[in-house]
Amino acid sequence: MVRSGRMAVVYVSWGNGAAIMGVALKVMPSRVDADGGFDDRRQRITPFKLMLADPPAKTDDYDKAYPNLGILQLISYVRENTPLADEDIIFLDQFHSIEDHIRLIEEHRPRIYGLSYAFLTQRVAHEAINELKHRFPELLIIAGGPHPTSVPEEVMDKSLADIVCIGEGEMTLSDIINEAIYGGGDFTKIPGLLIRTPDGPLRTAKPRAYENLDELPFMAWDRIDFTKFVGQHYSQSDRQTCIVISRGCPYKCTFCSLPVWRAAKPFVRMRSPENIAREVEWLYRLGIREIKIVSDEINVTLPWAKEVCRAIADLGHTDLFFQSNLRADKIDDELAYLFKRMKMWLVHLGVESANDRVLHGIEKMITVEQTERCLKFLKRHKIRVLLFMMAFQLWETDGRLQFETPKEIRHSLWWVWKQFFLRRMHYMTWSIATPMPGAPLQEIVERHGMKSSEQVLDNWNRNKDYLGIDLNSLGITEKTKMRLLRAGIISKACFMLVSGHFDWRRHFYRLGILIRSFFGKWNVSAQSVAPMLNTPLRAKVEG
Ligand code: B12
Ligand code: SF4
Repeated sequence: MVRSGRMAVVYVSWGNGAAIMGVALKVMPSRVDADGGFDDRRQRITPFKLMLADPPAKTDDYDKAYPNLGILQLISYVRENTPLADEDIIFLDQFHSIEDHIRLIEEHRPRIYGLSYAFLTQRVAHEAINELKHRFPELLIIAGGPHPTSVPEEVMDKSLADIVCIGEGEMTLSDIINEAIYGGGDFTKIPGLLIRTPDGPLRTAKPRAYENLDELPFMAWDRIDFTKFVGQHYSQSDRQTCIVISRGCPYKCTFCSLPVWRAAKPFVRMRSPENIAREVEWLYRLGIREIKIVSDEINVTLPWAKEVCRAIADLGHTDLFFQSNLRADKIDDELAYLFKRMKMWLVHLGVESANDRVLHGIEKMITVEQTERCLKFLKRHKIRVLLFMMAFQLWETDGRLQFETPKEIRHSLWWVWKQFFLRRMHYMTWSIATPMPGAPLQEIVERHGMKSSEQVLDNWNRNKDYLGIDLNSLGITEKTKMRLLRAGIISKACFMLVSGHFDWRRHFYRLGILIRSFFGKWNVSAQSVAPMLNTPLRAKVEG
């Protein structure tokens, strides 16, 4: 690795031998300043540019809430571990069109283009990759993120990407860049890749996981204009962002896309409370006043969760609010008290169903009783609660297909209303179990010859929560499904109306879904509603 103050002249030879170019590098001093931020005094001039992008997708506001954390982490790591300077890395967030991508590639002429995406944006991602590869055949295109990690071979098949990055990308992408700059462009020795070769896709060694997360530089927050990202509409401040405090999860729920964080061992890693508090402090100094902790759960272990809360509370910021994902099983009164101390005002609880038979089937490893106990602790300390509910779960027992019955779903809704009247919950999400690549649910559905809804991908930018598996073969009619969905939509609107934070814009189109559902027509083409959905938000974002 080349570090401070040296001049180097290197030659980059690409794997296909097509282009050999001279690269003059002026390498600059180390760049992390005292508060974990980025030192802008660095300067380095090199014609080697990297472009990291979100798919040029029209998405709804949920997906525009926060910047892509994967890319932010890659930027901060790459600029520390390769000769690339900050200005050599171009970041295209989710507000760009494919025309922007093309224009900016022509302008900056990057050597590498990396696209980061999850499964819902796979179509638009693959269309973008294919379009760019046709226009810029010399451009090395890398697909990375949750979807490519889950199904790398499929991504190779459906797109013209040169390389798929499997799992975490910090070391992998830096190795690719360093190999491109200093080596001969042979990427086959770099672990965690699927490489397109004339003889077909080649898998390199197993991916690596970053063991000590404290060693990672903080995300490249200095690259973010926070006013562009709207955050959650449930909020105490409009200056919001989200952070990752751990990676992975020790559980294996059947609906969860497990390979995303099980690509390499150790599966679960936690940052130290001090390291987390330092990043929080930096964000505070950048003007952020609300942070959502988006790791799978804040309470990976109870003692660690308490230490994290204490470290954050000790920062003493009375105007900084938090939200977090939480598991219902690892909590006691002290943790709920510490939440209050650190100004955690809302927790997001993955409940899914209020039936122990279902929870056992989907391997949630939480009982209804544990959830109720958790809700009591939270209520005692006046922490608000958002429940994630997911209807129509499927699982297998001894190879036999089992499913959550309409009666059980009605019971779940009744249970939620009961918690609401007891003032133990305030908000809810209501969705249908959707098979995602890599999730055991996907395999179960396939094993039983069920059609998973392809429409999810076509219609995702409007009613994605409400599509799922084709349930007809289980004897559940469209009418029953729609009735239960309607009941969920109406319930969650009622909760918001009473608890506050009613999101009129989102409910405007949910109302459309409701009305159409009465006529049995709830799936109109995404294109016809996308402009309507995107306009208000884009006006806010771009205006
Ligand atoms: C936080 C989060 C969100 C946030 C996003 C925050 C953000 N903007 O980044 C919000 C709440 C908006 C969100 C939304 C959704 N999410 Co989400 N989310 C997560 C969660 C819990 C953590 C992700 C995270 O920040 N990780 C930390 C960063 C550093 O990791 P990373 O993004 O994976 O990036 C690393 C690697 O993937 C890789 N990498 C990424 N991009 C690239 C690009 C290149 C070129 C390279 C080389 C490498 C590379 O390197 C990065 C650093 O190591 C994960 C679960 C998990 N454990 O990963 C689910 C997860 C990613 N979400 C998921 C889903 C399904 C969704 C939604 C579809 C939910 C919905 N129904 O709407 C939407 C889709 C959004 C979209 N536009 O596609 C699934 C994706 C499944 C799949 N196979 O694709 C996951 C994996 C949950 C699960 N286990 O099922 N999500
Ligand atoms: S749903 Fe949550 S608890 Fe279950 S495996 Fe996924 S991340 Fe872990």
